[in-house]
Amino acid sequence: MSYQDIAFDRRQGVAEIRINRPDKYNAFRAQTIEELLDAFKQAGADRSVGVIVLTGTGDKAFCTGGDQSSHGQGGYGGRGAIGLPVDELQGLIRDTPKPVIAKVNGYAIGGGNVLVTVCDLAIAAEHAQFGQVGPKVGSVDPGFGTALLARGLGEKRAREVWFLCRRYSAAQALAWGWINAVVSKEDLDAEVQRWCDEILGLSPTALAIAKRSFNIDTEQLRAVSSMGFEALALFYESAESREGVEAFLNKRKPDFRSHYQRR
Ligand code: 2NE
Repeated sequence: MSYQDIAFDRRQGVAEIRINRPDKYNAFRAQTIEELLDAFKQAGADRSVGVIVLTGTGDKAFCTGGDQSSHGQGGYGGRGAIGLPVDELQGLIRDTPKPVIAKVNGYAIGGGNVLVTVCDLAIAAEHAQFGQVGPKVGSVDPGFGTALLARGLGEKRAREVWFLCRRYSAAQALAWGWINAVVSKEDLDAEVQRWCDEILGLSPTALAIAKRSFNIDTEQLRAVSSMGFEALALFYESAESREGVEAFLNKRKPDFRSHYQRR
């Protein structure tokens, strides 16, 4: 598969997969997810690869989730319940029998933060910012995006993240156990390489068993996720969800007041 939206590089045991859409703050469209799935499958199967790094191009954004400019009526126009098989990608990152490190070079927002959440480890530059925006833009990422985040941050903090849609600094994310380390922008590549080098010195089979063992405890969230994405597909057809998307695209505050009565 030739890549348009990502870059994929393998050297000395490390596969780096980079979302390459800096003009969209590395937001993903359907094509991006298909390419990420292909690259993760290849990196997972490659016996010369011991660790996988996921990052974004530039220093503005790691990933800002679904590309709102490709979000039409009912979804994103590709495969799967919402036309964006992002639940498949989240599952694949977990299934890959190698540690996956998120190298967070800027905003990790919405579905971008969910990718950080499903990665095994996360190392961020000081200027990185984290957050969920679903309820602001008429979306939600059920399963791993909500419940797995709560496993890391605790229930009250994860609910705050989703219910207020604030942005959090890298220092705050570190203090909350959201990520593993924070370094200066200049040191990010070298620090991630150091972590990769340490991992590459360890038994790959032991790491694979450890990763699968960690996953077992939250595996039921995969089913929550696939059911949730079916519900999300229906929600995307509603006026309430469209209000969120249109408000973002038109750079205005959403007005959800007419939808309170349903609840
Ligand atoms: C990332 C953030 C916080 C940046 O804010 P700010 O104020 O620094 O910049 P601005 O002006 O909002 O964004 C800069 C440029 O990047 C584009 C913007 O439209 C803007 O473009 P220009 O006006 O310069 O042309 N941009 C940023 N994020 C984008 C995106 N996701 N899609 C398309 N264009 C994007 C702020 O921009 C922000 O909050 N972005 C996130 C927007 C968002 O709604 N993300 C999707 C959430 S839903 C999701 O990811 C999802 C899910 O929940 C479930 C399943 C699948 C996906």
